[in-house]
Amino acid sequence: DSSDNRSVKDAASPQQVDYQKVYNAIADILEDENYDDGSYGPVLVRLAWHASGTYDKESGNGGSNGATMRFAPEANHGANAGLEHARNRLEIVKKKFPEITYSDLWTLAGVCAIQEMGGPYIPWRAGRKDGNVENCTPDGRLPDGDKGADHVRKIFYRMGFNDQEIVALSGAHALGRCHVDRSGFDGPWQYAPTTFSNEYYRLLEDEKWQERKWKGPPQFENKSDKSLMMLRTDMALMTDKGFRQYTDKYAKDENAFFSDFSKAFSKLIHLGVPTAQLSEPVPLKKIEDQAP
Ligand code: HIF
Repeated sequence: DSSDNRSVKDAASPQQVDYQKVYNAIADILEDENYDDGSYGPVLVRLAWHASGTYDKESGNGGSNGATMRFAPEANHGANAGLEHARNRLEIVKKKFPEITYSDLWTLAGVCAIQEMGGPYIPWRAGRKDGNVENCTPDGRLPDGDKGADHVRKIFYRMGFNDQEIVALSGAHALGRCHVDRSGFDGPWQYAPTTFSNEYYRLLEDEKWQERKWKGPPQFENKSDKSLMMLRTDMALMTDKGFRQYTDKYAKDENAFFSDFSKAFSKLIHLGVPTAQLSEPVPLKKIEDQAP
């Protein structure tokens, strides 16, 4: 019907926004020496993932379309604690480019952060529409860090991912850290938490991990200097046979990791967005690959 067609066209209208300009504006506000490890990059990646990871393939609801984390029920879900830092930072860009939807902006910011921190190119399409408060997803769709392989599979199978994709995505924990005042957990996964690499898998396999004795929730620390952490869900990638084969592969082969991560993360940030709404992939160049 014609009114439907019209709304689809209006929403996509990707030609009206210069997404490379938006990308560059995001790249411009990644760094801040007074924030965390000096970069908003990691928390922007977490925002893109939590906006997308609510997808439920059975009902077809959830996912990045809608940007429903703007609203109180979803913003206050325990798993989303701390993501206001990412959302507030992106307001600077939203003010410069009011015509981009929040749902496009948040996912584009995740792509920008990964690429600028040294990660692979991530295919991204425009056209997400912002929803309203009724579209908020129920609490409990995002994973808990203190659980094992069964839980990880349950959550990611619900989104339509397989074991290989789960392990490939998990390398994103090379970035950022846990904050006691957000998740209750504490510490970074690797020594250079603003550099995207396959270091996460290498440390999982090469370090000796022991349970940390502390008042906080159960987590692991590396024996050698106790400055790194793993969640129980991270440890499952080593202890579970189905996962371990891919952990071994990505620890040895960074190119394979980059290539598989790119596909899996791109899939994640498009989950549940009707194809008819989406543009063709938008080429988004890294700053270093743009002409001076
Ligand atoms: Fe995370 N994740 N994640 N995560 N995550 C945290 C932080 C980041 C899980 C738990 C946590 C993925 C999967 C899972 C990032 C990216 C991704 C924190 C700490 C927890 C507890 C939050 C805080 O205290 O600030 C669990 C249980 C997951 C399922 C296994 C994804 C694959 C790795 C999908 C993914 O991309 C990023 C980046 C951060 C760092 C945020 C920061 O502010 O530094």
